[in-house]
Amino acid sequence: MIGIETLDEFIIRKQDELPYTKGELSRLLRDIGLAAKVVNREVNKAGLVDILGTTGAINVQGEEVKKLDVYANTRFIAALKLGGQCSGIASEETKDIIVFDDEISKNAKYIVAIDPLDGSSNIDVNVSVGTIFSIYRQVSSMGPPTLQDFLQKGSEQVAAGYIVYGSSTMLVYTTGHGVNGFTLDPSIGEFCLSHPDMQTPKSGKIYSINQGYFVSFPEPVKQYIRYCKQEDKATNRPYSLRYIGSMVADIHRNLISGGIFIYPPTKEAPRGKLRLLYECNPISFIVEQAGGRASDGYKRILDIEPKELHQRTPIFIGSEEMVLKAEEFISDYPSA
Ligand code: P6P
Repeated sequence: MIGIETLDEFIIRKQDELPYTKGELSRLLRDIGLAAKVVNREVNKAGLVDILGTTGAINVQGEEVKKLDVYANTRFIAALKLGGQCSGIASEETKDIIVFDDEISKNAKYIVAIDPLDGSSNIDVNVSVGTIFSIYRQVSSMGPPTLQDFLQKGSEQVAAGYIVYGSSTMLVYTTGHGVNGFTLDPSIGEFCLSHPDMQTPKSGKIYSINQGYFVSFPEPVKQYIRYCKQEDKATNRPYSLRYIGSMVADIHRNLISGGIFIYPPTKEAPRGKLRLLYECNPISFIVEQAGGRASDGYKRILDIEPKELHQRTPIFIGSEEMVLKAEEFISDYPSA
């Protein structure tokens, strides 16, 4: 394949940028890439085999667990355990941390927070879904990781990425040295570099928010939405509303085209819906590395000190100028 660089080749070529690791992080990233290919195979045929629908279980979020959620969770946990580079996992699907305390993991240096299949309510209607992962060094002394290892600020991440299972399947990740996107070529079963050094536009014409909850948004958020809908050619308004209820797909579109994604506080969910550890932190790391901005309206997402594993945070994320504008509406609003 002239001119094609696979994910594995890219990871190895870029390894020298990571002075603190002697290949362990590279192997961990490759383990994730392999699991993504296995999950992709099931996602792509979900309509054909008996993994549509629900398991009847309810996860720690109180949400109905889709069969593909369970499958994806199982596959990523197995791949990370077998790879030997990961000492523990925090998963959206499991209440407590999963600790690997066995021979193969005894020298593992990293922990992973993961949303194995985000947007799974879209599976049965064939809308893109995604996997989101976040990687930290284990900071507690050698031996099994503790809860504290998972409550590090997002700015401590050593790598983060997502897989979007869409019209094509892409893996997008960063190690803090820019963002690169790889498209799965099913004919060779490899993720191939297709979007080198991704940079998100400084502004855009898309705003993404579930306007169905408009009545329960804080007033500054309502004012910003009205701003998005006003006509003003000089600032490319009105913007277009694009929201499909699958964070990875909405973020991926806005990362490439420019735009802002907002999941604000609501009366029912004062801390918003999205989780800090395995949705907002990894996605914010990627968007910042691509030149964008991510905050909770007041504070940089990556500076938030996590207090619990599944904690939620409001999020305003995307093109820098658009997020700054939304923050202006919030800071200009007399605090209640
Ligand atoms: P709502 C999917 O359930 C998810 O976690 C994200 O992928 C998505 O952005 C959000 O929730 C959608 O939530 O409340 O708009 O349906």
